Amino acid sequence: MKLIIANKNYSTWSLRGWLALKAFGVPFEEIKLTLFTEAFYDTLAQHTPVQKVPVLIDGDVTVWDSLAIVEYVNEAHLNGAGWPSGMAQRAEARAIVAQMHSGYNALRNEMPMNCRAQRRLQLSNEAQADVQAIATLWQDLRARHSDQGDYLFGAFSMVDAFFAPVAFRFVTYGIELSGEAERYQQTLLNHPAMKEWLADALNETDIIKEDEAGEPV
Ligand SMILES: N[C@@H](CCC(=O)N[C@@H](CS)C(=O)NCC(=O)O)C(=O)O
Repeated sequence: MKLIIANKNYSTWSLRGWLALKAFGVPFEEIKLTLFTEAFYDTLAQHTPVQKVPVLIDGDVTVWDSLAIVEYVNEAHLNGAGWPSGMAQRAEARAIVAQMHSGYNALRNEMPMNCRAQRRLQLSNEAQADVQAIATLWQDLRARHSDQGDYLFGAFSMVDAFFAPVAFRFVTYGIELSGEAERYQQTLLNHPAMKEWLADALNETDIIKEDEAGEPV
């Protein structure tokens, strides 16, 4: 199985797809492309109509879009273990992931993932509201599931894979959390797969200007 991703320093959607495999110990070959280059688009054009990463190639099955990838990995390789075990919790988990996939637009636009950087930013009211909404959500989920494990629904799930880039963003832009939300952020950052991703990101040298937001601290 192959997963096509892009720059680990910047590519949030790549990180989500990559963690959906890595954090569950599913073996795969990683193919890393440099964002926005000719080789990036040429390679992707051979596999997907949308020319965006991540793309998963599993034999004769090709899946693009992080949301479709996590569902495929859950079904084909995890026997359902990628989501919480109860139906109501699964529904809630999928709603939260869908919201991350299509919402929090101000946060996503104003705070690009830039793992290696420390930046100061003036956030809009909308972005501040997104930060607050995520902190409240983390706090609430941890309060409800702390007896089942250290992640949002207890055991690591696709929900955690979807919030992983946010944990890096909060570090980059000096967003300070408190209580259970802060503890959860640290849990995510300390996950061995997150440490591996960050170590690889720190070795990268490409600079994507549009993802370099804020002033160096
Ligand atoms: N909805 C897609 C978004 C994928 C996406 O926007 N990927 C970015 C990298 S993080 C990309 O490939 N951008 C290249 C481009 O837009 O030309 C998903 O969830 O996978």
